[in-house]
Amino acid sequence: MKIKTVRRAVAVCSTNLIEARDKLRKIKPNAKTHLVTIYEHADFRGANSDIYGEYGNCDANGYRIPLTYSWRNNLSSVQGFNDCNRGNFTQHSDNNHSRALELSARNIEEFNDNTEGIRAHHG
Ligand SMILES: [Ca+2]
Repeated sequence: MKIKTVRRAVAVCSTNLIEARDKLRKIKPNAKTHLVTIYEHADFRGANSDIYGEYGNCDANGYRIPLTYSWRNNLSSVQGFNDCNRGNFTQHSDNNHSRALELSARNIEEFNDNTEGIRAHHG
C-alpha cells in the first residue's frame, strides 16, 4: 500500500451545510468530496465538523484526517461518506496503538476522547 499517496483532508466548521460549502470554496476551490463527519459524542451527537477532500472519493489509501487538539480529546463518533467505509484510528495517549474500525462508527471504543488521527479509506 502506497501510504505516501494519502491525501490530507480539509476541515470546515459550520452549523449549516450550505454555509460550510460556501466557506470551503473560498479556502479550497476543489475540495468538494464529503469524506467524514466527526462528532463530540457517541451516536453522531453533539458538536460536529464536516471533513472534505479535494481528490475525490476514498480509495484504498484514502485521506489523513487532521484533528485539532480539542478534537483529539473529544472525538466520540464518526460518519463516513463517499466510499470512506473504514477508518484507521491512532490513539492520542499511545501513538503506537492503531486499529481499523468500520465507518460509520457510533462508538469508537478505546479511541473515545483519545484519537491522535484517522486515515479514512475504502476497504
Ligand atoms: Ca466525546
